[in-house]
Amino acid sequence: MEWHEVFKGVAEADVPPAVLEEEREERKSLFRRLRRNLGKARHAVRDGLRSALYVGVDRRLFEQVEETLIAADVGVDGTIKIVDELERRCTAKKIESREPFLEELATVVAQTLAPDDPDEQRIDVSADPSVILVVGVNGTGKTTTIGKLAHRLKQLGKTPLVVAADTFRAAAVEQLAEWAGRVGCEIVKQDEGSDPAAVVYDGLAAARSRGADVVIIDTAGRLHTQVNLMRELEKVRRVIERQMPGAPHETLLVLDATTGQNGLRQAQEFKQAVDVTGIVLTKLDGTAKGGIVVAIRETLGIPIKLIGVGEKLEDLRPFEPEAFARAIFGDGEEEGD
Ligand SMILES: Nc1nc2c(ncn2[C@@H]2O[C@H](COP(=O)(O)OP(=O)(O)O)[C@@H](O)[C@H]2O)c(=O)[nH]1
Ligand SMILES: [Mg+2]
Repeated sequence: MEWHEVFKGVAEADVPPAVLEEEREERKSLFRRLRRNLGKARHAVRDGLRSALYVGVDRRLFEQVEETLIAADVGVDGTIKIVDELERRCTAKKIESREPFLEELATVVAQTLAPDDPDEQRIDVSADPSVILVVGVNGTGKTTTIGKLAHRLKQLGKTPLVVAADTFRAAAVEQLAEWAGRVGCEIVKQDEGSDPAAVVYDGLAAARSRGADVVIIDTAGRLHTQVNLMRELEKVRRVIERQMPGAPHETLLVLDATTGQNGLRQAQEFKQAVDVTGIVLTKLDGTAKGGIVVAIRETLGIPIKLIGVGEKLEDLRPFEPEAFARAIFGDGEEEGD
């Protein structure tokens, strides 16, 4: 999936030809890079299956798959579903060796991850201006993701504007300002401790007056209490709705893949407070537990729209179930991993 396809409201005709060309060029090495970025998760699966894989496709191998998936944070329900389907297919196709077995495993995982409607994984920026509210616990990668997202939108010919509504810490505003500077987009901010709802109000007004077409709002991930945080987010959401009917058009919840089941619990809370339309799963480059994507799909019913696979500007990717499953579970040469 190319970036202009990720966004609902970006027409291919509006994207500078040089950017399209670059995307196509990038695409050739993308899978390789994804596999390298997901190396930890991939190696964990390899190590988990190694001893059993070379013996043959038998009871022991399926048990090993089960253990490996559980260890990768796939979750019990997802694991049972995947292993059952895998056994069924292996029997039906009389699969007896390593390569086709891994192929089948990757296919089954990809199917488990596939959205019912591929459109639901896209990010809607078709309104003018569009509002993207970004929420999540501190340290999950909200501000970084906003920088990366603004960068992509700008490349595609959009005019993003970022709003520093995490007013709880001065450093948070500075960090967003740094990203805005790097990306070359406008930022709306106020002093530390200001009312986030007021900053958001300013941000939306500024977007209209300055002709920005995508407003991305950074929010606090920690307050004195969790209840306060959820109340604040609800308030921010109400301010947006009142000022701009139909907005926010997207509410992205940022989750840190390394936090496992804990991340899932957080997600439930945010889901209740604000109407989450998509998940950004970050730090997949730093974890052996890439299977969390399956657990998210099975338990939350919210599509993963983007994944973070590093700290650099270009380390944000559309979530492509097929490529993701193949990068972690698929066979293929190990060099460069
Ligand atoms: N390895 C890795 N680090 C990330 C990723 N996304 C964010 N980070 C890092 O996580 C830390 C917290 O990110 P930040 O954006 O400040 O989180 P926030 O508190 O939610 O705004 C920073 O050091 C980021 O560089 C990712 O996809 N991979
Ligand atoms: Mg932040």
